Amino acid sequence: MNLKSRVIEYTKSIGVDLIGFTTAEPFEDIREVLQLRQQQGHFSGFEEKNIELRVDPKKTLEDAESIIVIAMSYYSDEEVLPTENPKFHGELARTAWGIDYHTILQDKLQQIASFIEKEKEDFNYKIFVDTGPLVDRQVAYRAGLGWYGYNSLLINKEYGSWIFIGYMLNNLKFQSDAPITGCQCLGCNLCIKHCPKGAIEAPYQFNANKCMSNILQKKEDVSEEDRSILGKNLYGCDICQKVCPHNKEIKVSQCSDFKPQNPPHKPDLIELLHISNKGFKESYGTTSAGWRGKKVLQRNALIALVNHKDKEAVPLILPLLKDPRKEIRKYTIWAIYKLDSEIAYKEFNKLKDEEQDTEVLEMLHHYLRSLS
Ligand code: B12
Ligand code: SF4
Ligand code: SF4
Repeated sequence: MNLKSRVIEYTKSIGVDLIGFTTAEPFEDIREVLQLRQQQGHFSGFEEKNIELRVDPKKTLEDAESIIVIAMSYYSDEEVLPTENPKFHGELARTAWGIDYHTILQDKLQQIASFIEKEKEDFNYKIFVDTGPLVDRQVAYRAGLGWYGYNSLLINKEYGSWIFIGYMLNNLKFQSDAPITGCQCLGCNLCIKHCPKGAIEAPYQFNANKCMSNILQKKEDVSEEDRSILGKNLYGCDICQKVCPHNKEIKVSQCSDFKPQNPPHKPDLIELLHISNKGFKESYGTTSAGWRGKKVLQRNALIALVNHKDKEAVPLILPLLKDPRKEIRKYTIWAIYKLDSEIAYKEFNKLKDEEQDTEVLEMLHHYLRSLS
């Protein structure tokens, strides 16, 4: 058995669903797509900005000869999830369920590297999951792990698009796998039709400025129009995957770490809004949503609470009017204004004599004028 076959066998034995190999040749075919996306201003801001780094693996690992690419399914059966949810609940996208995928895939790739190192002393490699320079999906596509959907997701025949991708640049030559040729996307347009803000402007034409997943991660203010579109989502969006026919009758993940733990997949908004720093670190800190921090998730929780359209939530958030963080005070004021005008009028009148921040004061006066 040659080294490639032994690596494949080992990789499967440690619970990795998919593995593929490609060369470290530049990804010239993606240059134009990246340039166009940049010119159109359709990037999210989370991508590597240097296009040369995105195209040429050797700019990251000088002696790179090949790339070992892995993918892991994170799809778990809805039926295993609790059906009783808290009265005021939010929603986490599947990518944020369970343990952070960056940790899991990095760990698997490290195990593969250690396996190879036992045989090849001068093995040189670099591991990346999500935050690396290359375009992960293009690397996985070239290594034969799947094809593109109109929604830009990389789709695999057995696992659908619910797969995370990781790769290892390295200095060994392996025989490459072939990309899957011929468009497999059914072209049903369901992902385009159901995207709430029209982020998929046309097949493969993705505008990150309109994607809910991006808006929920941004630290900047969320526009009033977007707040109603965000629904009960706290982090990430699954719509363009849920509607895709390729995600029906697929295999479930063999990795129990991707099942929701603490927090559950529909977290209690009131609990999240009053969580301590320690509590946040212990629960959300271990998920892929944790890196965005408590303040952004709590802002999203206030938006989700308003989208419950139930004024019984108001007494539960009144203490947040005194929160030391200005952003949280702002969103709490807005939430109370939207949910219960009577309480808003009473509380804002009391608050206007105590509030020190001019922006927040202006907001209070604006709402008071419209309430009187
Ligand atoms: C920035 C980023 C985001 C941004 C922007 C997303 C985007 N589409 O660019 C935001 C925050 C919005 C985001 C959201 C999500 N993300 Co994200 N994200 C990334 C990141 C860091 C870079 C993406 C990038 O480079 N985009 C640049 C543009 C050029 O690429 P693109 O939109 O993907 O376009 C591709 C296709 O359209 C195709 N293409 C373009 N033109 C054409 C034409 C034809 C004919 C064909 C066939 C193909 C084709 O090629 C392009 C390159 O791959 C990658 C990790 C990485 N380092 O690569 C993860 C990554 C893409 N994200 C991932 C995930 C899981 C998500 C979410 C599902 C999370 C969620 N539940 O909310 C959503 C999905 C949104 C979507 N429909 O794409 C996974 C995707 C796994 C998969 N199976 O595809 C990745 C690979 C992370 C990982 N390592 O697992 N993400
Ligand atoms: S929903 Fe339809 S058009 Fe969109 S990716 Fe899936 S098969 Fe393709
Ligand atoms: S993740 Fe949600 S908002 Fe973003 S493209 Fe898909 S459906 Fe649209």
